[in-house]
Amino acid sequence: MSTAYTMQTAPKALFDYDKFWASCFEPAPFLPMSRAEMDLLGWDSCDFILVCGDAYIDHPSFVSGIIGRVLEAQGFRVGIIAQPDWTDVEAFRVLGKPNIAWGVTAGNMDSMINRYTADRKIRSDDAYSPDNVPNKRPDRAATVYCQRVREAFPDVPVLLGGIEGSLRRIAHYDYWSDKVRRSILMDSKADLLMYGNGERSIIEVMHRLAKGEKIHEITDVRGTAFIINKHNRASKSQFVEIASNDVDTIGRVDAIINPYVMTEDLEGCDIEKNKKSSFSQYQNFQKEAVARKSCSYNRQKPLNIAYHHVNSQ
Ligand code: B12
Repeated sequence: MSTAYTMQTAPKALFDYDKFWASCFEPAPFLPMSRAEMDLLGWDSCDFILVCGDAYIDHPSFVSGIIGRVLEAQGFRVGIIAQPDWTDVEAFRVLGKPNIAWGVTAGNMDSMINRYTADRKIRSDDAYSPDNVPNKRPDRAATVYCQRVREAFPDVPVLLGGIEGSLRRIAHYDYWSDKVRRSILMDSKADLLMYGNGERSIIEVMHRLAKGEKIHEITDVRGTAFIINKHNRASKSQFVEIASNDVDTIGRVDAIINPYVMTEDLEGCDIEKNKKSSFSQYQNFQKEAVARKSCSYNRQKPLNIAYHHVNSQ
């Protein structure tokens, strides 16, 4: 596995872009979710359609509200497909074909965390669905939605964002399958993965696509990841390739200590003393803690003990 870095263009101020021509339309009271709502706005089509695993709530705490409205402010006509029936491709055609791009996100949370507890039990509620109703999105929603939008209109660029895509952009440990999974770009087949906060990158990419640049030519936007393929192979010369084990060195992993220890005097803590015989790694920790008497552990923040212990190597 290797990571590649390239010189990236400095971010432009958000309102220095020339607005897209559709800014002649008034801001929509709500972003449309049906053809009938598009008709009311006088739109024949959408420039960008966002498919989202969460309900559409027109507020900046929710991705449709923030990414949708940010793009509207740049002049684009944005439609929303929220919590579609992922078993039916027609659910992804309800607003017609987007003129410029699809946006896809599982929602504010990873869809697996949204659906399952840490014990792998099904959650009884979903904080991002109307009336907290569960089961409104598929497992691995980002991948499923990307595949469906591709099926609905194959030639439209697919831009994947949100926490599920962001945290799975490179090979990663997947708790649910207990495996190291490859980048979500491979399974979702998204054209561009936009990680972290997406406001700046989506504005830049949308304006460039609107001006006729091809999605595979956009290889220099900060906060994006993509697969090198036959279309963009030339851009590879701009990259410096670094072996992933040079980027970060794995340190020693210590046994988890009791986070409730509220004393720097570990010998004086009954809970820890009782555990002492059963955890040999604990004993190592204890010895080291004593050896580092000069470190002043914070009584009020016990978790810092563990943090400090790992990071002071
Ligand atoms: C508010 C909140 C809650 C509230 C939600 C209330 C509500 N209905 O709004 C409450 C308290 C209920 C809650 C509950 C839970 N939460 Co919570 N919550 C949050 C919090 C603090 C903010 C979420 C938010 O509003 N984000 C705002 C949106 C707009 O941000 P965003 O999704 O990241 O979107 C940005 C980018 O991702 C990107 N982007 C997103 N989509 C797209 C799409 C495209 C195309 C592009 C280009 C960009 C893009 O751009 C966006 C804008 O910058 C986050 C932490 C955080 N700071 O994000 C945790 C967080 C989402 N919660 C988390 C968790 C674990 C939970 C619980 C499971 C906790 C629990 N054990 O019970 C429960 C859920 C239970 C359930 N049944 O659903 C985790 C999810 C981890 C993960 N990997 O998914 C988070 C990330 C906290 C954390 N760091 O661990 N939560």
